[in-house]
Amino acid sequence: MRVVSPLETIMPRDLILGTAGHIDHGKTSLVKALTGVDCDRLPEEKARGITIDIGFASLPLGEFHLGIVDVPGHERFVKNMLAGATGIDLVAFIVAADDSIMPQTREHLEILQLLDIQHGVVVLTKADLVDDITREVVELEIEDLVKGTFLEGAPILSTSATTGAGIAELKSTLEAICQKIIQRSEAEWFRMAIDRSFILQGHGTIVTGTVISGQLSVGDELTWHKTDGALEPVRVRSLNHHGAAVTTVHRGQRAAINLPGVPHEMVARGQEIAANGYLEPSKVLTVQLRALSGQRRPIKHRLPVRLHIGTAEVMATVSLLDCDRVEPGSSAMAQLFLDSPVTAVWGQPFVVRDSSAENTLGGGRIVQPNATKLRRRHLESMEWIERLGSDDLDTRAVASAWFSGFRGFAPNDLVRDAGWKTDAVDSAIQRMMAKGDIVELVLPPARKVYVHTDRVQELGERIMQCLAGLHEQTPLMTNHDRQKTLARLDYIGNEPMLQVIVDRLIKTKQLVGDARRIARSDFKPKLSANQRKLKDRIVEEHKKAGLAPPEPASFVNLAAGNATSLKDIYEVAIAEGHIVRVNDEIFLDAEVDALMRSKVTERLAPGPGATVAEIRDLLGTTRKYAIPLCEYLDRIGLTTREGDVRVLAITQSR
Ligand SMILES: Nc1nc2c(ncn2[C@@H]2O[C@H](COP(=O)(O)OP(=O)(O)O)[C@@H](O)[C@H]2O)c(=O)[nH]1
Ligand SMILES: [Mg+2]
Repeated sequence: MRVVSPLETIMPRDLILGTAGHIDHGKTSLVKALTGVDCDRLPEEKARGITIDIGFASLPLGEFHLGIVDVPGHERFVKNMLAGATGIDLVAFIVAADDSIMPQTREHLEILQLLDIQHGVVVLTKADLVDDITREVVELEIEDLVKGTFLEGAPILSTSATTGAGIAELKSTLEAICQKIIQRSEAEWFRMAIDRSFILQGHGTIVTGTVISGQLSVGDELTWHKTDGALEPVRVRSLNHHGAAVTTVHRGQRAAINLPGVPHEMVARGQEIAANGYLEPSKVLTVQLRALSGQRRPIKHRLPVRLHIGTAEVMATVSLLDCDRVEPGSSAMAQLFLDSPVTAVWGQPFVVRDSSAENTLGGGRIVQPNATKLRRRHLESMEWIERLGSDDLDTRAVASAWFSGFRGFAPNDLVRDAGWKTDAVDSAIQRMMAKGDIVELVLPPARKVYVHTDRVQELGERIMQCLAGLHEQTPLMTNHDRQKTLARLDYIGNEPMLQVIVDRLIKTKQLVGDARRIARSDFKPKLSANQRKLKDRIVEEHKKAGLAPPEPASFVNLAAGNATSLKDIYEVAIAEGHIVRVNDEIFLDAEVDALMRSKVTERLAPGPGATVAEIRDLLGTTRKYAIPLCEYLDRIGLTTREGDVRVLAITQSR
């Protein structure tokens, strides 16, 4: 027996029924016979007597409430059928008894399969127009058609919208099917693909769609995903469900959302309204792509297609990852490069049609809703993509972590990127950490991110390698400026993450260092005991001498006459931050340098410049040093020369 939650006992269970089938087979008439609503609402639809765009009706069915989406059967409006079929729970698959199976009967069935629809009933319409023998023949043809699909073994009911025959039986059959549908959780994040929008006098813009997941209440704040991939915050002023004002809407319902402040002309079918932080627009999708067996031609690498996902339709190019063609009836991993971004989640079904919109070529499921370009035939990423396509949730979570790369991921990303339920992500994270698959890092100020262990390892290796290179270049230098070292890894684009990894490397003793300077712990500077002594002596002498420092040549004797070695020792002292280079002859103690800069800044800040002589007096030094010091200050960008005087370079540029 099914366990009924308290919520369900007080509320009818909402499900969405879609129609499908060839044009003129009686879909719209059937919906009218069931509900009394004529879904052909557009003037053009009335005039031509055909359905062009999707129409909506609703049908109470005992404990259920069905929202009905009536779709067009015309081959030219398959894109509207696709928009309508998104989010449906069950289908009324319609075949006219006097016409039997026609092209869009087949195409719609293929699309329903690609969209992973699981439940439905076959309705044989216009039964009043045929005799029993004809009807039985058509039934046999249908049984043949649906063999191997979700409709195999589904009830086939004869109806007539004209006489009303079979309508009552259809209702009870639909109710029985509804009983079998397991309601998906409403605890998920809210998501609705827009299929229509209009302006209501005095209220502003209304957008409508089928609620695909979660629930929404009046006053909620959401994200509107625009066509260009831009995100905009919106607030729900009021809600409407099949013509009645309501305070909440949830999964399985049709909804009309009043979004004041949203310009109507900016709203388009294909955009989505979703919980903040849930969806991310992307122009690259990784997918499992199946070519329809009914197609004669394979789907080739680089084929331009029309992608239909949610209610969106976007031009895209297929990139097959490990083959050159997908033969009819088979599948392959692929990437789709889109002309404009769409929002998707892991496992979401999609359909591709040819660029002229004449044939449905295939479809499949999203494996990466926010992909980056993958190298073709790249073994490692193919293996991870296979894992991301797995049925096992944990396998997917680890693969998703791997693809989140150096950026890492937040627990909720698993909902969008790996098909996890919101309430299960925390335990998934704990399991992955326990197994050593992922590492938790805390980025300042206190943001937790999770990174795949391989990536943490890789970042560590890059930092270690970078330092190895620096150590080799300057074998006398005991350690390196932390900031400057990490700046060499700028291309990783995640400085805070690098800082955290450096801290870990210090903790695990692969590095020695602090907030300012770092070195590999296995590095020994090649300074001999005598050289080290000499370096200390040089640093000492410069500190004492202030702005009249000793010449390097004066130490040559102490360096056993070796001028190259002396130069290296100076480099070590500079790299360690003890002294700075003014020119090749003059070096200053670092603190003396800092003091000099602040004195000059203070003196020049009020405006009028200073001559070399004035700066000489200000610093209390001699002409011998004053000119090189002024040139040094120009070079480091503190001052600039204007005729005979120096002014602050910053003042100058203002
Ligand atoms: N005799 C008869 N005609 C029907 C029946 N259902 C629909 N029709 C007619 O078939 C035509 C197409 O119907 P419609 O519902 O618009 O088909 P759709 O294109 O599948 O939506 C219309 O002229 C209807 O009046 C039926 O049960 N019996
Ligand atoms: Mg119709």
